[in-house]
Amino acid sequence: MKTIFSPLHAGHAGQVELIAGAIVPGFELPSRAEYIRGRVESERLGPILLPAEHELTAAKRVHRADYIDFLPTVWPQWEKSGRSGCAFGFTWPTRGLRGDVKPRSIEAQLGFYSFDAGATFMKGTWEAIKSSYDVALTAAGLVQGGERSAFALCRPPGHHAGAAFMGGYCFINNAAVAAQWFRDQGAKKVSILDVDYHHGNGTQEIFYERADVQVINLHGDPMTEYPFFLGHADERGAGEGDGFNINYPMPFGTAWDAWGSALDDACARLAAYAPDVVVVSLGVDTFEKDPISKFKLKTEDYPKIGARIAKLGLPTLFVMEGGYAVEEIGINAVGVLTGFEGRRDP
Ligand code: SS9
Ligand code: ZN
Repeated sequence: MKTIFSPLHAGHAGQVELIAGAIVPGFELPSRAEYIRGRVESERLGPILLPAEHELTAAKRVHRADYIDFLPTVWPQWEKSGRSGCAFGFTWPTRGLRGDVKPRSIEAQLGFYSFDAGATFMKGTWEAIKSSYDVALTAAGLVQGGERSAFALCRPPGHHAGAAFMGGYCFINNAAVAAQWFRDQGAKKVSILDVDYHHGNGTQEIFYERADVQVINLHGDPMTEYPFFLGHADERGAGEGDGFNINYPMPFGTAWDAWGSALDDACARLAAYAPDVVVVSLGVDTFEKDPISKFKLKTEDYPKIGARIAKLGLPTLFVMEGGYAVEEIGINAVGVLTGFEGRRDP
C-alpha cells in the first residue's frame, strides 16, 4: 500500500505539557512520524509519496468555518501580542460562562476554540496541521481512485478535534475530513473505526446526529481516562444518528483477549452497516509500553488488528492518530498495515 507523508510535520516541535503538576516536553514528538516513516521504508510497505495541496473547503465540511479560519492566525496573533514559547489556552467557557461570545484576546480565543491545554501552537504548527490535512485527503484520493487501501501518515493527529475545538494534540480532524470527503465523492455510507487508546471525542461529536457515517470507538474508559467527558457505552448517537455511534470503553490493563473480542464485535457491527469505505483512526498507544496509556497490547497483536480489518473486504483508509512509545510506534503501526496486507511475517 502507498503511504502519504509530508516533512512539514516537523515544524510542529517543542510542545510542552502540564502533567501531574510538572511542565514537561510534550509526548507528541516529531520523531514519532519519522519512526513510522522509517519502518514503512524498512518493511517495504510501498512507495512514500508527498501530499497534494488542497483548499480548506473539505475541512469546512466537518469543522465550523470560523474555527478553520482561526487556525492560521494563531501564531501570528501570539507573536504580535509580544508572547513567545507555546501558544495555548488555559481558560475555557465551561458551565456557567458565556460560550457564545468570542473575546478579542488571543489567549481567550485559544480557550474559546479548545477543550483542554493539550493542543499547542508554535511557529510551524499551522503548516504542519495543513500538511496533515493534505496527507489525509491525498491518501483518501488513492482509495477513491480504486486502491484497496492507503496509509495517511498524519501528524499532528486529529480525532480529539471537534467541529469548533482543538485539544489532545489535535487541530483538524483528519479522519472526519476524509470520511466526509468520501461522502461528497458519492459514497453512501462510511464507517470510522477508531482504535486509538483514547476515545475519539471529536469524531463522535462531528457525526453524532448522522446515520450516513457510522463511528465506532475502542478506548480507555472515560471514568478513569482522558478525555474523561465523552466515550461512555450509552452514547449511541442522537436523532437520525441514533444507533450509529458505538463505544467500547475498557478498563486499565486491557490486553489482547478482551481488546480483540471488542474488535471482533466492532467489526461485526461495521459489516452489518455495510459501508462503501472504512476510515481507520489508527492509534497505537494501546501498546503495553506506551508512556501515557494503560492498555497491554503487544507488538505481535498489531498485525492481528490489520488482518481483522482486512477480513471486512472493504476499501480502507488508515489515518495515523496517537502512539507515544517512540521506539516501537513504527513497528506497531506498520504491523497493522502489513497484517492488513496478509504478509505472514510482518
Ligand atoms: C492529561 C494528559 C492528557 C492527552 C493525550 C492525547 C492523546 C491523543 N494530563 N494527554 S491520541
Ligand atoms: Zn491516543
